[in-house]
Amino acid sequence: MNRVIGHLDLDYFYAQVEEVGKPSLKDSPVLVCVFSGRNEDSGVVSTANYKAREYGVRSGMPISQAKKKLLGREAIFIPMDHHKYEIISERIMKQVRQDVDLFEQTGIDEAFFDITKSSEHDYDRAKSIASAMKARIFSSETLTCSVGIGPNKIVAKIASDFSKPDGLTIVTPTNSKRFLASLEVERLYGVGPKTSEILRRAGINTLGELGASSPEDLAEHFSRKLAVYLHDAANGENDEMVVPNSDITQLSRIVTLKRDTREMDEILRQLSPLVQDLQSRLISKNLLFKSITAIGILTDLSIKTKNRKIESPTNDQMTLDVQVRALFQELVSSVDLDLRRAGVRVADLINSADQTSLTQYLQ
Ligand code: DGT
Ligand code: CA
Ligand code: CA
Repeated sequence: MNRVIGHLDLDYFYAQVEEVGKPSLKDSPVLVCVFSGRNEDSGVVSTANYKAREYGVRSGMPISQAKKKLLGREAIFIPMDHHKYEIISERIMKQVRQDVDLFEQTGIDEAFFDITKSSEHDYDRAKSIASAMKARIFSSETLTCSVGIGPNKIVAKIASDFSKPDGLTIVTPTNSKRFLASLEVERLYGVGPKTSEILRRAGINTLGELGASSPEDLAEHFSRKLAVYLHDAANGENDEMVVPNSDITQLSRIVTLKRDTREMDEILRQLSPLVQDLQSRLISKNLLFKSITAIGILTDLSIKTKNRKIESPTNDQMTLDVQVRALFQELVSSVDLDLRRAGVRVADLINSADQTSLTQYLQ
């Protein structure tokens, strides 16, 4: 069945938000930076507006290097304000979610959507829907974005990146193969430095060449699964679904202990089934957590919590157990009273679909 899939990506997001807050910045190179605080210039560029990119400034570049590139220019360096970008991102995503059939946010500034039904499979209609989406985002937030429309996620994502900023690229099913053919292999999702090097050594430089090579030949270098994925995707074929994000933002479980206690083993033993249940909920909902909290309700009914951020999102049982133990250790040693109830909350949940689906080919 022919689908109509879109990918939306906000242009130079953090820097554009700063421009909106202060329009006089627009004509200058603007760099949003993560200052590490060691000295004035230590840290990295998170993102830069297109003016700054003209001078070779890129995300992830050390601030000192960016300063060299911009020597003599009136460049503006702004500390990153993640909270501000998150609020704006949430408003935009909430709106877009309402305007499409299926919606899957995959980052602070990007999302996939499915408009097969609402466009009635018609790419002209899809174009109008996407234009209206862009116009709405611009009128409510004065932010530009780039949108790509195609028959699947792979084509849609490459299309949104194709003409930036403020782009709208429509690739019909019949045009997909031709659209991809001249592009470099690195443009394909999943072709990182390692894969790209193998491909290039085999004389495969463009997606056209990748699509023309047989899965059997590719399987000499890659797993069968990856070989088939690369071959099909380069030909504009991929059947990954848009997996709607859950609206759940946190999950928690709490138990009244059999007796008031502050003994770690006792608390952990009674928590164990709850933690397992929490983990199976995460798995079944396709969610990963980035933050975890131990909750203790003491005998005087006061509530005590200890919280931690996890470096990379997970739903791994072992991590969960380790964190629960460490947090309760902290909690128990910070109070004098026994615990009456004990609970665990995971929050900052993200959808693991993007990581488990597309990357399943890459293992
Ligand atoms: P674009 O989409 O090419 O117009 O530009 P951006 O800045 O929107 O780039 P994108 O979509 O890759 O990333 C979205 C945001 O994520 C970006 O505004 C800042 C942040 N970001 C991206 N790369 C890095 C990085 O290497 N380091 C840090 N700290 N933040 C980054
Ligand atoms: Ca972006
Ligand atoms: Ca992005």
